[in-house]
Amino acid sequence: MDVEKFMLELERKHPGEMEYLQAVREVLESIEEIYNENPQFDSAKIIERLVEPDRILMFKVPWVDDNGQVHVNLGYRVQFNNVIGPYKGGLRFHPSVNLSILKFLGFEQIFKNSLTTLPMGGAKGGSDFDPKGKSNAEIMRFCQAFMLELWKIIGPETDVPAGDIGVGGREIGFMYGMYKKLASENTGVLTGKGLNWGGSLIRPEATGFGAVYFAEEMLKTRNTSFQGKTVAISGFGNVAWGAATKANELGAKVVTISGPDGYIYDPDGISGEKINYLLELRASNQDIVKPYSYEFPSAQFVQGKRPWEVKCDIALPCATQNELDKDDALNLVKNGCFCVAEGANMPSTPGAIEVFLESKTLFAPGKAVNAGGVATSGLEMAQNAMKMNWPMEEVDQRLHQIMKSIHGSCAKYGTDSEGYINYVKGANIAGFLKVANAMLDQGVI
Ligand code: NDP
Ligand code: 2IT
Repeated sequence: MDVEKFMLELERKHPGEMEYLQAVREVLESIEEIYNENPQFDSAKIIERLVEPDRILMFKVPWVDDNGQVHVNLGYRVQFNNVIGPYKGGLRFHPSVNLSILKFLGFEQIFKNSLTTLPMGGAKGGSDFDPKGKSNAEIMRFCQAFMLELWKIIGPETDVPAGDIGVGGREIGFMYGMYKKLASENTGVLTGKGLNWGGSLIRPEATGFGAVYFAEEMLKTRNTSFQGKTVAISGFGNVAWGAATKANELGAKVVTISGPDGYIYDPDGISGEKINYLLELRASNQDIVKPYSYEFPSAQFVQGKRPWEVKCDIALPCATQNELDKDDALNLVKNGCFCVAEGANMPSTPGAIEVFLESKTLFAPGKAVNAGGVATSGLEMAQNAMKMNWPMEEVDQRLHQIMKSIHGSCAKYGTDSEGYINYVKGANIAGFLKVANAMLDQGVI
């Protein structure tokens, strides 16, 4: 395989799908060497088969708002690869959603799910629906209308969606209710469910907790820990919340959170009641972080900027794709940040990653760092299949163990001759090998 030649052809087939092409290139560059050392992969055209989704369902979602106005959004499910288990991956509701973004997320999900050690294939879906400012009843009607199409291709043994940006417990509840009615079955068809009807303890916290567990393993390789460290976090959604909570618990000080309007710098640390206040803001459908600075005078609101300009030891980007570019990376390194763990999916641009790798910063990609979310979804599926619930400690322990194991896989395939762990390479190779070998086992299908 020649990556440049391959990418030229893929760009020709899928012009303008920037995020998808970016995600594919990163994986191909990491695996090129091992791919070419194993001619059986090329003979079976593993890469050509992996980069195209098995299928994409695209549908319109008509719904009626509280004033009786009709709206039409686009809905999607990209079923990418199910060689190691049922299709699995989140649903994103955000106005920016398009096919390129969902294909990048679905592609990443294949390798992430492979890394978790659990039997899950890769998928992603969502809609360009904007939940911001919508009433509860509007969210419900939209979720019901969305499920009216989606239910035809999902099922507990075929495709199990979950949350992502704009989709949390409330939306999963509305979608689950509609699925149950349409399919006449009560099964684990979605994860992230409420605790009273099949959900798993720790699933809401899992992505953020898992990210911090992973970063803890990274820090151990330099004989250090979160204790006493200053942490910059972006976003203030589900992942940022879990990461901030666990980082505080391990003795770190979280000094930033961000929204699309700018970031909050709070040198006194964001913990306890301040995190609760953020949860309130989120629950009221607020997308802005500015009010935090009115509530807590120690905090400063920096309009229109990203948090990567503050002095920190550890950075955890937890908002969205391409939110940390080359200049941000240079700033972080210059200010002494030595560990960057991606809670979000693909938050660092290729230019930023280059800076981190060249400066030998501890840097790990989303598909390894944030895999705790989907891993705990896998644990939810296991509990549903057994019709049992595990106690909190058991789920947390399993999550912790899975994150350690993913770190081990990255180190196995990513450590260079000087002992530096290239987690990008390690995660991509480890994730890829399991999927590619399973594809060889199952023949050309
Ligand atoms: P949420 O919807 O809970 O939160 C995302 C928040 O980030 C929103 O408030 C959003 O605001 C904000 N945001 C969006 N773009 C930006 C930006 N450019 N700068 C700052 N803030 C921004 O989503 P999650 O926390 O679930 O997801 C965050 C990231 O983590 C995504 O990349 C997701 O794919 C990834 N992830 C999530 C998992 C999960 O289990 N939930 C699992 C693994 C990964 P707004 O809507 O106004 O743009
Ligand atoms: O990006 C992700 O891994 C998620 N949004 C979670 C997917 C899942 O199925 O739990």
